[in-house]
Amino acid sequence: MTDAAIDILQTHKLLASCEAGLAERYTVHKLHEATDRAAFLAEVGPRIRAIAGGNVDPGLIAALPKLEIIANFGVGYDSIDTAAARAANVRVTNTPNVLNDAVAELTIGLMVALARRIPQADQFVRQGKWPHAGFGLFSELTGKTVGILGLGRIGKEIATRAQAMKMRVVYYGRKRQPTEPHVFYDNLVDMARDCDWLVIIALGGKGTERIVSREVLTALGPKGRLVNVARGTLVDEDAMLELLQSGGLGGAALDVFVNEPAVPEAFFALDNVVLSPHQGSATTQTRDAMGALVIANLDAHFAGEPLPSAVV
Ligand code: 8YV
Repeated sequence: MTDAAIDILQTHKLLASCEAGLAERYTVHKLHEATDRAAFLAEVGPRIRAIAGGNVDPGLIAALPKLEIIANFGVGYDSIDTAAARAANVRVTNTPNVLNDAVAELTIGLMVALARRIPQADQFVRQGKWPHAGFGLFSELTGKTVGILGLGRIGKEIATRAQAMKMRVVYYGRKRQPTEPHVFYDNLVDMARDCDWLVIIALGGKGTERIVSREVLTALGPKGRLVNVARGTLVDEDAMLELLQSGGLGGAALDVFVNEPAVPEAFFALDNVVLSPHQGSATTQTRDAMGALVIANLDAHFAGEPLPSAVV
């Protein structure tokens, strides 16, 4: 049972359908619209029992003495300090599974776009160059090896689609998954050296910061291509840029960046990159399902039922 008397804090803009669903059930206070954040929290903070959204640091948790649950919009919850939540006895939920297909589809799309230069091909035709010259010959995915960094729920969907593209799949992760048919590497540099493509789809946060280091990128090498659909923090972005500029890394298709939405302008001059505005889950169907899961977690919590997708 939900109750409009329950005060919740929204920390950033959410999908319209999600905001409407929250407003129907709860009294929603929008932190991101407050002009004076401190004054706003001083006023509503003591009444808040739930947060919808991310960007939750220990200071925010401390300002909400009655906080019981944080329902994140997204599978990745690296913008939430889970240690502080746990210490304050606050539950945390995310939105897994419902976005697997959308993210996997975008990943394959970015790979084909990079290999076949689809963005440049579009420009070539629009700019009227086709009648005067051939566009060129490029590479294909067929027969290549793709290493997946993080063979989780989304990683497995990417693996299935990569196999449909006639690629060989290998993976790196915290541990070998005995029921998976793909070759497992316990060393990321070794995997990068053996791969044509490296796809990053692991959790962000402190534990994975810059694990795709200069050494990993160098091992991937001049013919290797990197795809990041996870978090910018997993890659040494400066080293990646430098290697892309010098030819030490063959190419990159990037949906995420360290300081998004700011993207280092040096990327704009590179022909061997495809850039995308963090849109892995950005389909109407998937975002609606993510919003519904945020609400389902809050509703379950306040009804005293098991949470559909708890991480803390
Ligand atoms: C974002 C994502 O959450 O689920 C994730 O971890 O990165 C995305 O789905 C989404 O962009 C929310 O704005």
